[in-house]
Amino acid sequence: MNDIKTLGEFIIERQKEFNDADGNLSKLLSSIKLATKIVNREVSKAGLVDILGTAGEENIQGEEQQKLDVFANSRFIEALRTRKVVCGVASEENDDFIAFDKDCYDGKYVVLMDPLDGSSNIDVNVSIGTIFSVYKRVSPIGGPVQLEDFLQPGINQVAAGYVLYGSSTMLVYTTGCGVNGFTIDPSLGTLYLSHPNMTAPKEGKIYSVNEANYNSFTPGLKEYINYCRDSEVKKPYTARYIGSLIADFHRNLVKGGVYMYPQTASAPNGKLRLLYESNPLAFIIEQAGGKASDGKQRIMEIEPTELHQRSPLIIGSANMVDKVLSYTKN
Ligand code: P6P
Repeated sequence: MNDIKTLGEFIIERQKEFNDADGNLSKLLSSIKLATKIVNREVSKAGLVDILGTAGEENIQGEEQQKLDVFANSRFIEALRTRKVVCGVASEENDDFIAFDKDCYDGKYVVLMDPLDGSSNIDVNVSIGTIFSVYKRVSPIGGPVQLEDFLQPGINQVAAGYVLYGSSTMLVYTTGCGVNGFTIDPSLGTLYLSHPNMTAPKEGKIYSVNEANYNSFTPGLKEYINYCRDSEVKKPYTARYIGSLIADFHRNLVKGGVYMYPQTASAPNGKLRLLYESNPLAFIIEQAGGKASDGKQRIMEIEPTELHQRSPLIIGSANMVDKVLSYTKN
């Protein structure tokens, strides 16, 4: 038991790795830890209480907001607000960014998040996830957060992570010094270091894409899918598509694989959101030795222009991403 380490101990221990270890990023990560536990408690009993069903409103995606979406969004926002190290938050569930008030003007960081991705799976008990991305603000400290603080390329991220509410609940994150995974012990509600120094296998046998969109894929991507289906391939591939980004991403990170959400007829720029889905996962996968591209360029080098802009996404094992690009870039 002596090498068991909690997330709290880990954050403090690794604080010296941050270039300005004034403890503020540690406070921010601790607030995410708290919100994770609160949301996990509700997600784990979603089927037992009347928290399912829609809140009756629609988010910017035009999707009905599930009550759990609304609950998760408010808990993460409140947890980030109280520590006063964050000056504002952008969320998939809010059309505009949320500017925290005066007592947070000295906050050095902004957070972008998808508080509960895959929420359409809640009612059928499929794993869902939270995704977050952290930047240092670029506007002057002491004043209100500005839109420019959120519209930064992914290479500027100082931290990124996700929570997977699955058969067990895990928090996986990076601050630019590798990727580490923590699992909740439900009997204590404590997050323990369960997956130190996570690395993505360079190769894998799993490809994840919604093949119902095949007819609207580019010729190059169709060729790649046909290559995966080709029984002549020495190590045959298998298709796995859970329909919950974090579940597919996490499996590919652990076992090796590639996830693709390309442009389709109904989503000409792809479906996933650059700032709070593609960028944080790109930071994590690159820290784990994998790759993330929009089909033309490195995801983290895209210069954002809008808060909720979408990007095609090809992400996972380095050699598998390269293989997809060898077909799609022609
Ligand atoms: P489709 C869920 O809505 C989500 O954002 C991701 O979690 C998931 O990978 C994708 O969309 C599924 O989209 O169009 O294949 O149903």
